[in-house]
Amino acid sequence: MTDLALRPGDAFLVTDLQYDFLPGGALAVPDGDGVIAPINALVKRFQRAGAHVLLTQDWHPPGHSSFASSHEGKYPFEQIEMPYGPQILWPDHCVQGTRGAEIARNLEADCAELVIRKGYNRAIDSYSAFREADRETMTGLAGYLRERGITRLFSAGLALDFCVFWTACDAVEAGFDSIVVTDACRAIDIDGSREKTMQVMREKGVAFCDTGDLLGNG
Ligand code: VGL
Ligand code: ZN
Repeated sequence: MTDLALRPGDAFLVTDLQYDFLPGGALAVPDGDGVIAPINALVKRFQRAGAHVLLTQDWHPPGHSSFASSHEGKYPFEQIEMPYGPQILWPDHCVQGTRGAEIARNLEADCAELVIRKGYNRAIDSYSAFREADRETMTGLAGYLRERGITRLFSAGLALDFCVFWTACDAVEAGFDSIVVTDACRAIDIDGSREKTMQVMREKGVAFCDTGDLLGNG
């Protein structure tokens, strides 16, 4: 069992709490706003422990290659082959500078030290906060964490089976302890993707906990 006492070498990464992933948004994750209360409580808890709070922001240029509208005759949630592999096509979402791309105002995370933007290369999607979907282009997050002495990354937010999943797996691969706060995430869940990605995370050595495990701890 993972030791869940929080310490200064821990970081809490809040993934993509943006209007387009929340109810009414262009790519609304079912019950997405259910994560806001637990995440707000967790942010306070990490801050109290002298740990770090980091955010990600999906941030696509207009006409991004992950948008179905950029591919003639294609519809959202269809899959196509990109030079780097299969890509699910999405409705236009999180377009740079639009309200849908804004981080939700009811996320109480003014203390966040870093916002990693991802998906800004027109031809490459990026679910992971560590590297883009070509699996080569790095975002700099691993270097940031190392330089700041962070060894353990807790993840929460949207969506569990896409951005949280890839980030949590890449964290393990980059040598960090990687823990997903499951109840503070929601999934898009396309064709059983929630269960599939949970299984892969278990196999790769991602650990799991619930918000209550962390709040009840100091
Ligand atoms: C995401 C689909 C497309 C996510 C981002 O944040 O999980 N999902 N872009
Ligand atoms: Zn996106």
